[in-house]
Formats: sequence, C-alpha cells, structure tokens
Amino acid sequence: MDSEALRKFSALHPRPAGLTLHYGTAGFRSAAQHLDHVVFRMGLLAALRSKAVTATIGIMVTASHNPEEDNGVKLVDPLGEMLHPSWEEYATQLANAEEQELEKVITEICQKAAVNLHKDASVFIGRDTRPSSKKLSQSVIDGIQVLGGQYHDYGLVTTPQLHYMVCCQNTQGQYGKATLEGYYEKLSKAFMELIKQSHCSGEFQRHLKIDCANGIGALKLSEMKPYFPQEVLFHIYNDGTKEKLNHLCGADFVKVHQKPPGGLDMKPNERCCSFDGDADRIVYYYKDTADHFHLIDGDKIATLISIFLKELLAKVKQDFKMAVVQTAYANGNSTRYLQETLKVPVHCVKTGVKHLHHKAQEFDVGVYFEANGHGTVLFSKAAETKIRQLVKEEKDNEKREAAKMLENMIDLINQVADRRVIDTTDAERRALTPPGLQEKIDALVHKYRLARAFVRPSGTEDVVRIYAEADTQENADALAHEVSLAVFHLAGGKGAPPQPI
Ligand code: 16G
Ligand code: ZN
Repeated sequence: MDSEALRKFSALHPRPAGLTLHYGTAGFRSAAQHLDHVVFRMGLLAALRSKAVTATIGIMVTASHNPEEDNGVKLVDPLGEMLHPSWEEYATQLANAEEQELEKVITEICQKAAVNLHKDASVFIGRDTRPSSKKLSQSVIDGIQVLGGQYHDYGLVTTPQLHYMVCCQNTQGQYGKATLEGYYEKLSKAFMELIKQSHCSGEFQRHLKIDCANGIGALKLSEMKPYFPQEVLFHIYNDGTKEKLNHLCGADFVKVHQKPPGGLDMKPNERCCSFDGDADRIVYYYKDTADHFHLIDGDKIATLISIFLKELLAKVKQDFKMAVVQTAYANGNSTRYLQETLKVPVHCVKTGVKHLHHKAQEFDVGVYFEANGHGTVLFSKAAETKIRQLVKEEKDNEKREAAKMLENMIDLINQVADRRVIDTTDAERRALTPPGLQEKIDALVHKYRLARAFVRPSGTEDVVRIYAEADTQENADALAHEVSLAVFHLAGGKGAPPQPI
C-alpha cells in the first residue's frame, strides 16, 4: 500500500469531526456535503473488494428517491448484486475511521477478508443527475487510484444500468455487452418479444406517459427511444429541465400520496408510470372515466407477473418451484390473493432489495417486488430455458388484461408517517422496543376490519416509519394516526403530538 498517497489523498477528503454514518439499506445516504470522505473511502473499499473477489466491482453515486440536497453511495457486487452483507461492516468501519487510522483499518480488512493488495482492481463508476454527484464521483476515483485500481467511469447512468454493466463485464459478455448500446438493445429486444404476445385492444399505437422524477431516467429514456418500434410512443414528463429532482413527483410521491405527480396531465384511461430519481423503481397508474385514480404498485405488478408466470409454468410439465417475496409493506389483499387464489407461496423479508433478492434466489422462479416499485423476477437456468422454449412455441395466447386481475383485488389504503427509533423483529412486522408499543399496536389493529400496522426505523433517513392499512381510507387514516400517537408517547416523540391525517 502506498502510505504516502493514502495520507495525501485522505487529507484532501477529510472526515468532518464527530460524523458517524452507517452502510444502510442501500449504502450510505446523507446530506451531500457530508459525503466527500465517505465516497473517497468507498473508492478504497471498491478496490479492496475487487482485489478480494478478482472481479469488477461497481460503485454508484446516488440517493435514489431522497431530496436533491442528499446524496449517497452504494457498491455493486460482481453479478450485479448488492454488496455482500459481510462487507457492509467494513464499509462502515472505513467510513468512520479517524484519518490517522485509515491505513490500520485497511490492513485489518485485508487480513479479515483475505485481500491480497498486490492484485489488480477494476471498478465501474456511475452517478445520477444530482448537482453534487459529479464531484463525489471524482472523489471515488481518488480512492480507487490510491490502491492502484483501474476504473471505467460511465458518468450519468441509472442504477440498473450500472448493475448491468458490472454483470456483463464479469460474465464475459454472456449477459450482454457492457455498453449503453448493449443495454438498450437487450431491453428493447426483450420488450418487443413480450408485446408481440400481448393483445392490445386493436390500437395501432401504444402511448405511455412517463414521469422521470426530474432525474436520470429522462436522459436515458431519450437515448433509448430510437431502439423502440414506432408503435410504442413514450411521452416524457418531469425531465429535470425545470423542476427539482424528486420534488412533488416520482414513484415515491405517487405511491405515498396515491395521486398523479405534478407536471403530468392525465386523461381517463391513459397509461402512465413514474420512476424514482435513479430509475430503479417503477409504479404504473391511470384514472378511469369516473376520475378515480388507480395505482399499479409493486404488489400489483408482482401479482400480474405471477398470474402470467403461473399460467406458463402450468404448461411446462416440470415441477419448478415458484414463490413471491414481499416485505411487510405489501398490501394484505395482495398477499391473500397470491396465497389463497393463485396458490403461490409468499415469503416476507426485511425492507431493501438485497433481502428480497437473496430470498428469491432460493426458487426456480422467484418474483420479488417491494410495494414501492423495486423488483424483478429471477429464474434458475433450467426454468428460464424451459419457459423461453414454451413462449416461442406458443402461438395462441389467451387474453391477460390487467383489468381481469384488478377486479379480484380491493385496494386497501396505506398510510406512512415518520417517527423516532424503534427495534423490530419478524421481517420488521413487530416492534421489540420500546416496551409496550407492540401490545398497543396489536390492540389498535384489533379495532379495525382487515387491518394491519407496523412501525420500523428508516434505513435511509433519521425517522421512524409508520404503516397502516384497513378496509377504508378513513379507517386506515385513523389507525395510522392512533399508531403514530402510540409511537409519540412510548418512543419519546419530539415536538407536538401528531395530528389526525
Ligand atoms: C432503499 C432501498 C429500498 C427500500 C428503501 C426503504 C434498495 C436498492 N433501496 O431505498 O429497497 O424500500 O430504502 O427506505 O435496496 P426507508 O428505510 O427509508 O423506509
Ligand atoms: Zn432508487
């Protein structure tokens, strides 16, 4: 290790005294001005991780759905997965080390994780459109270079694009070409295959209005446009030229407020969707002729995909294991529908893509979605090959219209508010501390029909989140309010007690 270079560069990226940050649900997130030393050190860590696994590692500078003033950084493992949990602790140690202890901490990590510092390191870098992201990604480069690593800076990319590049690189192109062109070609080809099979009420052109949360999605979607056939028409809204990132728009806004984003004028039955700031979430929505807003969130997307896959699997004469993975935020009706009507096993895990992904890997077909719109489907090689074969052979597909399934699900209303720190268990569905809180929540839930509620500390912000669902909007609001009052009283709430919603 070049101790001199390490000293020199870490002095250029000083750690503000007394600031402690943790590698959370999706990496580090904080106000952008607190992150320079963290991203420099994550450059160091990415180089170490690359040396440890002899593969290219990704590093993304983004704070996803957080406000524009925030930023964050997360590492991507060789197959495009989230950083292995065993390394999260090293990330936290490195981020919080005193400057003069940095070399010692690096040496300790090398010992614990059997890293040979003489090996080569290769890191792919990406960033979102936040004003602070460019400078922070420069600091990442400093970190990589101090440990003698090579890097490729992809500049402005979506989070999924960076994951894709890393996976392509480490599978020697088997997954696709590690270029933006390769990404657009792969996705548009798959999309066209898919729509060939769908029946689309005879329309020649299909329109989709897309709210890009004033983020990177707008840029990348514009680049992707030429790869789609003429009959698919995208209309981009909230492209970042006028308003702030994630402000009154984006997937999180639409999900939380159950209404269309600002800046998107929606006519009855028009198809609309929203990304978040780094374009790794999507939710769909439309309004009907009676002006009612309908949200197709992660729960419904997972259910629709499951209906489709379940039908395909029934035709494949092999016993593939399929399951859906959700979090505690999943609407209770979607869980019931999947388990009872569709007969698909459902598993509940902690919030965060890494937990869902990990669980979904246990199955031949693992569908995972968070209610907020993060998700995908994983296939075992054998299941993927069989399904591809079948899809190719299938000429006469039945109609699978969203409406059919939506009739089977009644929307329950979810309310989320913020409060103080709490410890949880059972995939975050039950509170262990403070004493008495869980009992109180149980009693409150008991008062309402088809109700659920839970509280959990946020993994990305300094707040506690409160979730409630019930048979009507009024009841869900009332339950959320009662639970937030219980949190306020039992968990030392600050300021005035929460007001009714
Ligand atoms: C992060 C997670 C997301 C989760 C959210 C919860 C990834 C890529 N992102 O954005 O999955 O839903 O955190 O945030 O894992 P919260 O802990 O603040 O509620
Ligand atoms: Zn995101």
